[in-house]
Amino acid sequence: MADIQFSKSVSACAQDRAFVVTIDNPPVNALSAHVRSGLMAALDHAANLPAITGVIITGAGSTFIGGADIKEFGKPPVGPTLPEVTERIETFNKPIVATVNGAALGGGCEVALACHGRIAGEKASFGLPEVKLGIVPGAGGTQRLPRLIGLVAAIDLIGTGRAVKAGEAVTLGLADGIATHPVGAAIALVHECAEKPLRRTGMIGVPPTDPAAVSAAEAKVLARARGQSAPAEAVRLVKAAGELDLRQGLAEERATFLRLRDSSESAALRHVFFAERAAGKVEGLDIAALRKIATVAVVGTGLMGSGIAVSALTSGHRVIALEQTPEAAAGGRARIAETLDKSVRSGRLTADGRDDCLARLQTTTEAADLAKADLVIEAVFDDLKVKTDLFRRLDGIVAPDAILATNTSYLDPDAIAAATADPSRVVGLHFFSPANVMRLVEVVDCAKTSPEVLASVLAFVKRLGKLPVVCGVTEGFIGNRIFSAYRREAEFMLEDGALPQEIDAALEAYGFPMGIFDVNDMAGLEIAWARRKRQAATRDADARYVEIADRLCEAGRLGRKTGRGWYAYPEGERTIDPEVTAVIEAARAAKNITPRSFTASEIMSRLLKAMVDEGTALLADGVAARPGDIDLVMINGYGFPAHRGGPMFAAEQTKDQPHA
Ligand code: T1G
Repeated sequence: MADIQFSKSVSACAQDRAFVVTIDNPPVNALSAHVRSGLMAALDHAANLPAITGVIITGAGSTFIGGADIKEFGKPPVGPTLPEVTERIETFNKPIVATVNGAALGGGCEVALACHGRIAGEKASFGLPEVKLGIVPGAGGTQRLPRLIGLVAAIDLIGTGRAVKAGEAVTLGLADGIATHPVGAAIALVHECAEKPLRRTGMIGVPPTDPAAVSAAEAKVLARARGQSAPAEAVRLVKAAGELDLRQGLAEERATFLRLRDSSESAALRHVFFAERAAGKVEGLDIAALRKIATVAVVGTGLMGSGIAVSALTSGHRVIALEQTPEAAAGGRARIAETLDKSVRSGRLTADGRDDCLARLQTTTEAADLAKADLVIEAVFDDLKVKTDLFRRLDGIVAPDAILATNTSYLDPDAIAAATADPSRVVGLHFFSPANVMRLVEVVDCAKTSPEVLASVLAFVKRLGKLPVVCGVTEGFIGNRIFSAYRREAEFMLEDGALPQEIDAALEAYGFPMGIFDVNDMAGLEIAWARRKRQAATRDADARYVEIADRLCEAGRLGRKTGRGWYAYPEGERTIDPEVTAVIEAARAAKNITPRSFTASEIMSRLLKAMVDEGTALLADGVAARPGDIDLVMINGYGFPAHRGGPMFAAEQTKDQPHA
């Protein structure tokens, strides 16, 4: 029987008395309206084919189904709905087996759950990541998954949104088997199922579970939620599966899904989702030829350098780590090895994987060894002379097409590039500490960086599994420039009457993991102090300048490392220190400022405004290409809560609302 097309994205053909239905909706087989209607039409057709024992559902390409079509959110609904499709599948009068050839996420996993059997291909993965979009599964996931894998595992998967690979899916009972040729195995399973009563997931009882284990799983999810509402709602619905019958549970789930779908939290997280997909895309760069980057050299193996080396190693690159002395080289190697060991201990890396990484690591004190490098990333002391001398030296060593990248966070990369014979091969790669953990990399497109070099390092950063955000040259790039602006505003509010603990509390209540003064204490106050002292001679005398931080530094209060900063840390615990309050009151008195009180929402509005004003200036200067890029930098580099969407998005949402 030839292929029958049931919609522009759904076709089917008969194979060994099974009806093989294929979804082909590039790029990720999302469940767009024409996919849903095509599936319903294919099932209606199969129902009337007496020669057909059962149905296989699979996806074209490397994805099974990437979920509901997120681009349809907020648009007028078009039938059939996904719950109608999953209902049709579950109640179908012949066995339906999902052949999960790749990612089965969100609605895609829910389609698989509604099937009477699931065969996983070797590249299959299963997940319900809806909470990452500020919603909950809306087509049966919270009710059917616990029936298959139990409450505790379902709370973990749905509460965190994490995906599981084929092996774990079988162990959990989510998949019935793994096959190199999943369609063949699925057809065999269809025939097997036809011989016995169909296993309708919704009819399976939720396995009884120790309430303590359920509470523990719930507590783990809520601890990570940081004020987001979707994870708690997801856990509530999964637990309800153990108390309600399927129909009641599905109705409760759907109502919750529809409410959260229209929430500002979900709008924010969908903004972040699409901003991440747009990040690293530069107009006209897709035609640039990519240079091969297989061997990466890292100069300096301190905290940043060793983190960068680990990222390059764990993503399959060869690494040459250059240090000034044999002792420093040995220290660097030990630091890298210890970081890899930590990953083995946490299960993120196998022992073989670690050994393979160390086998691809060469540490040296011979700069000449860098002649083999395709890309050199320097992570040496943040001093202009040190960096320009280094790049001038490398110029004579590395291959003509090798790329030179600087990890500076504040210096001018154009000045560093100007020290080389070919500035077109110089680019900024600003990693965040710890570089083996933090996803964000600011990719600094310098004045003379060539399109090939920019395109090549963007591809490299994605291979590291990191999130590249392209920015132009300005002091502090996107992140530090906005961070400086909102720290300045925070310090203005200190002079005006607020206290560090009040400002930090407002930021934490808003969803930041830590307040700005807490972050300063952790990072250390001396770096910013040194920069303020460097800038003192050129600072605009008319501009408002707050001296409180200088007073603290002069008093030796440099943060956690000195046991005192904006807070005191007796026994390591952050405590409010009246000495700091005294310094602040003295600063106000020196300027005859009568302090006043601030509400948390006023504090947040002023800090958000400072971030947005700086962001707007960055867009106007062409340093940032999109507001979404600014949001990604602040979310992934500076703890801005993702469920608020980032400062530019948040401001867009509240621009017409009067300040409380
Ligand atoms: N809907 C619409 N577009 C999508 C999409 C989706 N679900 N997933 C991806 N895209 C677009 C994306 O914007 C990009 O577009 C292109 O596809 C390639 O994506 C009822 C309601 C599947 C693992 O959360 O995690 O189901 O930029 O670069 O790296 O319960 O995409 O090219 O124009 O990410 O190969 C739940 C989201 C939805 C999964 C593939 N599903 N997607 O990764 O490609 S809510 C998700 C992903 C739901 C139900 C509820 C990944 C991927 P463009 P990409 P990739």
